[in-house]
Amino acid sequence: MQLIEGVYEGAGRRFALVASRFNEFITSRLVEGAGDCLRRHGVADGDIAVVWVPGAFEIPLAARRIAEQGGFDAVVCLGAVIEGATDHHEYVAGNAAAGIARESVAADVPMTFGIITAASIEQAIERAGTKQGNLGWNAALSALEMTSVLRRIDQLAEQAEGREEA
Ligand code: INI
Repeated sequence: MQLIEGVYEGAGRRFALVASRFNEFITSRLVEGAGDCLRRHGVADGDIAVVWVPGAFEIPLAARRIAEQGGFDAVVCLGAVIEGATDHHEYVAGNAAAGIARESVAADVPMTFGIITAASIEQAIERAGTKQGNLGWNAALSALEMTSVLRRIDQLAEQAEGREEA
C-alpha cells in the first residue's frame, strides 16, 4: 500500500494571495496571516504576490487569471463576507465559494478558501487573528499541502509509467 500525503515545504514554490478590499480591516489581517504561514514554511518573500480585488465576488476571476498566466503553484483566496440586513451577503459568499472551487478544478491549480463568512464583525475579528486563529494562515497551510500532494500524485503516475515501460 502506498500512502500519498503532502508535507509543508514551501522552498522554491510561488504563491499568489488574492484578497478583497471589502472589509479590508479584516482581510488585511488574513493577508498578514497567510504571508506569515508561507514564510515560516520556507517560501521566499519574493515568491509571494498579493493581488487586491474589490470584493469576494471578484476573487474567482482574478484567481483563474493568475492560475492561467502560470508561474504560481497555488492561489490563496482571502476575503470576509459579513451578514447584513438583506440576503446580499449570501449571494456574494455562495458565488465566491462555488467560483473558487470551479476555477481551481478548471485551471488545475490549487485555490484555497480563506474567506470568512460571519454573522457579525465580532465573529469575523475572531477568525482574523484573535480567538479563533487566522483563517488566512489556515488557507495558506492548505495551499502548501495541496502543492505537495499534487506533486506526489504526479510522481506516483511517473513511477507507474516507468514500470509499464520496463
Ligand atoms: N464583498 C465582500 O467581500 N464581503 C461582503 O460582506 C460583501 N457584502 O456583504 O456586500 C461584499 N460585497 C461586494 C461584492 O463582493 C462585489 O465586490 C460587488 O458586488 C461588486 O461586484
